[in-house]
Amino acid sequence: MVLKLTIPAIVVIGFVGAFGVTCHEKKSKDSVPLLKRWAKFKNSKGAVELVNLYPDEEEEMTSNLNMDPSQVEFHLYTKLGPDNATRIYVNDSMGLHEAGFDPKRKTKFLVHGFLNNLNSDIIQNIKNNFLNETNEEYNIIAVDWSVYTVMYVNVDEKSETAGNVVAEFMDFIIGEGATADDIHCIGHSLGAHACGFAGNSVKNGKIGRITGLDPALPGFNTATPSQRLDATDAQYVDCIHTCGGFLGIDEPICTADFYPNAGRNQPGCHWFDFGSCSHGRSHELFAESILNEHLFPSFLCDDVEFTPEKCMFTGALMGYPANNETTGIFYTKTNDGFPFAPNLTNIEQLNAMF
Ligand SMILES: [Ca+2]
Repeated sequence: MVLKLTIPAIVVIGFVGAFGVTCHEKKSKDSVPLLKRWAKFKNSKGAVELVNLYPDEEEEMTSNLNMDPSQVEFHLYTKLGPDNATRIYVNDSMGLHEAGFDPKRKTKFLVHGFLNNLNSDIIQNIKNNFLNETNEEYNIIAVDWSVYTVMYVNVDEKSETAGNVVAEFMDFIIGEGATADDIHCIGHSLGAHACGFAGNSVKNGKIGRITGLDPALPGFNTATPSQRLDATDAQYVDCIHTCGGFLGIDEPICTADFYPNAGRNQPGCHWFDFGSCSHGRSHELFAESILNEHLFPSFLCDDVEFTPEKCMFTGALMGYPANNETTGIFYTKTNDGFPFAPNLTNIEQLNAMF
């Protein structure tokens, strides 16, 4: 694969390469090289934090004391109040219906990742596009589990605990008349795994769809399918990998695995932001895919090497339009800024993207 590298990127990748790092290698926690143990993230106030992704055992022991499942919050948005959420509570039927929940509508659960909360772009942009840019009416349930996501410690257990709380809420709305088929959980990073745990734990049927937006790698390096998001957690599981091998899982783990620009460094993102730009690109692409005429045609490939001769266009689209006939490994080409969707008018332009 040919990558366009800036000179500083070559220096850094060369330095990383000296430690024997390749993105495809599945590493145990102990063998993650030094430079891949830290990342920069924007917190919910927009400030940048440098974060240790692989804390030691003592930190993990201490953090265990701070887990309280009742602190996972649920907030409902509908077309009637697209800007204002109403907090809703499990098993409070009256509150649910007074907030405007309609069991006949499709329901989207939106689950943020590390250092994010209800007001983060992942929740707000996807919610706004569903409610303001489509003709369909949805129940949008934003899951705020920011209490759990302030330290990158015990993230696997926290994702599972949050996922179980989300599953309980899904069973609650199914009991209120919603159907499991119409439930779609969309999660970014750690939130992708929380959706996986939720789907796996729902008692009243199997939910229709999970979309994993760059499912987190740190903390899940050696996880088995039951310990992370996988293709069995919903009827259909589609994933968008944008920082594979560093902040996101590189391997295909879903029913459909989309790899924009081969799934690692994204165009328009710089090496010095420690992956957070590429990691966040997954939710920007998904949000855009909800918009009319913003299509992401994708090539079905035999493997994740993405050689053109092993890939072909079968009509697949990445993001919201993906459906359960779209299965396998896909290569997608995007622009380096909004609109990320390529503006194509014919198949020759599409083939020229490779
Ligand atoms: Ca799973």
